[in-house]
Amino acid sequence: MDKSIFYKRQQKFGQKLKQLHHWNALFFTFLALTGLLLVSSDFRQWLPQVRIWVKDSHIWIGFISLLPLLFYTPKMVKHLKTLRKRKNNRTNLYVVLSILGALIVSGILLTFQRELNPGLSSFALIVHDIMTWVGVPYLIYHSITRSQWFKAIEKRRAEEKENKRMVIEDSNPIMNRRTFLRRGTGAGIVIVFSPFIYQWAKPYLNLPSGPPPPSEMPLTEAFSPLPTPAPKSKPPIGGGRTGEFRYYTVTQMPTITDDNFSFTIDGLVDQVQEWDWESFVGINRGVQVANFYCVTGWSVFDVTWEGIKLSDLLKRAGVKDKATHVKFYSQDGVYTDSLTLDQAMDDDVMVAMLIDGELIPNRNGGPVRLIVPRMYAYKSVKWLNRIELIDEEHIGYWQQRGYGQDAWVKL
Ligand SMILES: Nc1nc2c(c(=O)[nH]1)N[C@H]1C(S)=C(S)[C@@H](COP(=O)(O)O)O[C@H]1N2
Ligand SMILES: [Mo]
Repeated sequence: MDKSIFYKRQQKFGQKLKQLHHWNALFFTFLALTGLLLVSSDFRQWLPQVRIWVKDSHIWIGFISLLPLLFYTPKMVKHLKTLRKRKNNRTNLYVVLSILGALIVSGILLTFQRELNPGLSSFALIVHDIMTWVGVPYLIYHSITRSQWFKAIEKRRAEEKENKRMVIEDSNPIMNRRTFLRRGTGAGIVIVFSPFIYQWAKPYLNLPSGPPPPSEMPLTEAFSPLPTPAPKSKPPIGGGRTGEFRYYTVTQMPTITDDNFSFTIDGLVDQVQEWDWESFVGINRGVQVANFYCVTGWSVFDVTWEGIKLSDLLKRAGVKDKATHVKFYSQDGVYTDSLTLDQAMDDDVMVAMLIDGELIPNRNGGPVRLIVPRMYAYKSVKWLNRIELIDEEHIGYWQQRGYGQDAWVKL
């Protein structure tokens, strides 16, 4: 073949790859930013209105980002050939493709997680998380070390070194400057990311539990002062939950105290009910073991909940004939949700006070939260303090913002 034609083709091939690379980088950056927003609890707290919008665009761009990869696939063999002699570039390519592959597969599973087994979607979520915590720092490292700016510094360093070498022999035989610069950059990125990664990984690592940390955050760890009298747990049935809660709130975690604790049932009832802590703790409780499913993909299995059956509470108040729905209010002042009266009478719908034999921690929704085990947990209102019987539908907090009207978990 004519040599000039050959080089022209090579050049064109290179340009195409470069284009695909740019698209891929653009999409990945967008996905990384929206993804990090989605896991950030500050974002959940401050901008819940746009959360679903961000989530949907994350999913859509995720699918669109398959395009450059699809266009790339037929070119891959040839690309690998051109990298025959560049081992580093080839390794980079393999690493990047594996990360993207794992993100894509787990991302697709998560998109359709409502149709899947909750164990599988929990696993997909963990893979998606881990690959994000590997992929995002890697992306940053990659874009820094490939930037013109970085290359210019490398070149300048190399030149300085050349100049010196003419005077004395290289004084640092172990690592050349180039490696030093790169490792420094890598270490810097790892240092910046490690607190976030640690924060994420903490619940999954079974860290040896030393003395409990001094409660710097009384609002998230404890009720101040509440539970005396504390409800005495029945011998737990089941127990030994598996999986980790992710603690959610759309406000600051509310502080619940003796002074502001009250529990009310009102609306279309025969007799409005109101309890303070002491009388509420006195109500007869039951125990059940149930799974806990979040619609974002994580689950906690075999949680032992102890509390009062919602139907018992409703019977005490006496539900008027006109009532069709039950509305739940959180003490955070913002979060609400509802069930139809039929759903509310189900045996496993519980106003819970203990988890695995202990008081429900504040950040977990205690001292009192709702549990609707067979529906996604956005129905399970935390810091529950009021139940109102109403005669119309009420659209709950997350449903107003895009979560499914049908909250049943398909099992
Ligand atoms: N008051 C209130 N209740 C709430 C929420 C919330 O943000 N505020 N989040 C819901 C969602 S989406 C889930 S998955 C569970 C999370 O419970 P956890 O924070 O105890 O893990 O609580 C539900 N109940
Ligand atoms: Mo959730």
